[in-house]
Amino acid sequence: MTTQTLHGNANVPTPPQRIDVAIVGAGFGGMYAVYKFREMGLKIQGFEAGGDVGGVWYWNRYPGARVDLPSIDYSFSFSPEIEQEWTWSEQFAAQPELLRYINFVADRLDLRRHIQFNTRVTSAVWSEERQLWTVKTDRGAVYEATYCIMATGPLSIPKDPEIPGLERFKGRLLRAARWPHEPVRFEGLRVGVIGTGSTGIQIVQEVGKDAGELFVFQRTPSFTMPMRNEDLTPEYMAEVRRHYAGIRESARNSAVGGVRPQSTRAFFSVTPRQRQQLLEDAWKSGGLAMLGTFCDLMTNAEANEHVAQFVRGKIGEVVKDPVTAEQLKPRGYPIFARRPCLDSSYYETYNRPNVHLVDLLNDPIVEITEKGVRTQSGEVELDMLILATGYDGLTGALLAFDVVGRDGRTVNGKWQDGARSYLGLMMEGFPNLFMTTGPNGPAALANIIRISENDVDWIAAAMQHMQRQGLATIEPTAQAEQGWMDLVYTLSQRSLLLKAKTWYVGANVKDKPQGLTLFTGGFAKYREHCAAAAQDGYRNFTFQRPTLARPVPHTGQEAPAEAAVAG
Ligand code: NA7
Repeated sequence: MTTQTLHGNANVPTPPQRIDVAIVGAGFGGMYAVYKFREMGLKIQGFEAGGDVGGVWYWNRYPGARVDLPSIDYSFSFSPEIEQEWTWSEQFAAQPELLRYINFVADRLDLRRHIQFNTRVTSAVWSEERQLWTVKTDRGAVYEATYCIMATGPLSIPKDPEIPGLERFKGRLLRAARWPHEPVRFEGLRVGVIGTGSTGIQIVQEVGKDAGELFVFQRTPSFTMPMRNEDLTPEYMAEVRRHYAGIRESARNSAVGGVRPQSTRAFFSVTPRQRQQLLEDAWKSGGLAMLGTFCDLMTNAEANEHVAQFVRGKIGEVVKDPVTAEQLKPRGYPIFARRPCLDSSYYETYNRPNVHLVDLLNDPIVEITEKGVRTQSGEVELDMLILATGYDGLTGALLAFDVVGRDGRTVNGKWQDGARSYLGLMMEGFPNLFMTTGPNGPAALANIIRISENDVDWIAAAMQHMQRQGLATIEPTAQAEQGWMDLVYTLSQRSLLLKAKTWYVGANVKDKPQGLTLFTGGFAKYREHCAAAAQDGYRNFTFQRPTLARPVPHTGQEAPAEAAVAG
């Protein structure tokens, strides 16, 4: 067999390189993993398919891309120095600023030298005999790693729509999640956007300003609320800097991993007039304030419908054309069961004469043609077509390459009826393989950076435990995994999240097993479960001692004590 070395030297087989930790992905989770495990003295290697750090924020450069959590929450908390050195300019940062922050962190901590960019991992295979993972990349490199960290992110495999003829389109086809690095001009062009989730909404309100004509192909309308973004003053940032420790502590102990107001008030515990006032106040204050107005909006369908009706009313007030307004009003699923979107002028955009809503529920797309999009009623000719059609969320990245665990078991096989894991962190049958923000954790329902930090810290503690005890492998028991899956399932049954066809439940990918593989108990509870799993000598895990005479990676801990090996 011939392989290509990293330096492009064809026909020279590359000898495997022995490392302690392979880290797949250089978004927030992967970056923190690189930093943390390096500081522990481990030999690490990161791999990233993109050309640089940033994950989702590296790829999603489309106009209007912006975080929908406050910037001060949506940032690393592990480095007080970085907190003090970085200044956010807006309450909800736009993608260029987020990417600047991510690059600042990478530079400041000198992370890039540990990461191979433009490199995809093609397989990770466990050797029971040698107690290590063999990790191969599309550049022909081979690594042997004691631990494998899948920091592959919940939204990294974009999904094209299943519409015939996509390849035929002769105009410019752009994907939101693979946006070009060069500026894109829309002036004078007839532009189409397919998809009206968070991404489509952000694109429409920007591109609508510049495009000659904009056609929005909407299948399911989303609820979107005013973001009411603001510039952050130097005084505000100075105040935040003084109180970062407290802000982080509150975030870690909240259900959403951020300092958003939460209420203990049930919807029907107050009078209709008070309810209306509270919703008006939340609408005015902006962001995700609506979600925090009452405590039962995700469990009480009737309460939820009242809030949905309130937002439909707002749509009717803004959008001048009554037919368009009706088409934009979401119906048939609970508000907040799809990701609640935040906008600055989405509904207003439809008052522009150059912007046209194509309601696919009444007039479905039949095919993409050379010239544009053909719906049942006719062809819309376009110069440019933008796909904002979502992702194979939560599981797509790990299923995209071969991950083979103990006894030749694959992740594909293990997940054929739906993603299984213990805490979203590990899987029975896959020793020494960890996930950050994995399925069955709270990813998508809480601040992804707080989850990533929690997960990497948990993994680090597990490694340190193993080093202290002289243990070579860790794996959750089948019983612990089943117990966690039962809890995830039981909690999910109470949630209205199940009532909408979204990527949360796998509804957007053909033949994907359906179900809510997210922990809906809140971030603070999730942290408690993670902490409990590390108690009592990690009793929900089995460990093995080294089968070969080789040292367990040193993690900066004291010398090994007597091991208590389960299983
Ligand atoms: P989403 O929220 O999954 O939205 C994808 C959109 O694309 C949604 O409106 C889909 O309509 C639409 N879509 C997908 N396929 C088609 C076809 N074939 N025809 C018409 N419309 C289609 O992805 P986003 O990128 O917007 O947001 C993902 C996450 O990023 C979000 O949850 C935040 O966490 C940030 P459908 O609903 O299937 O009718």
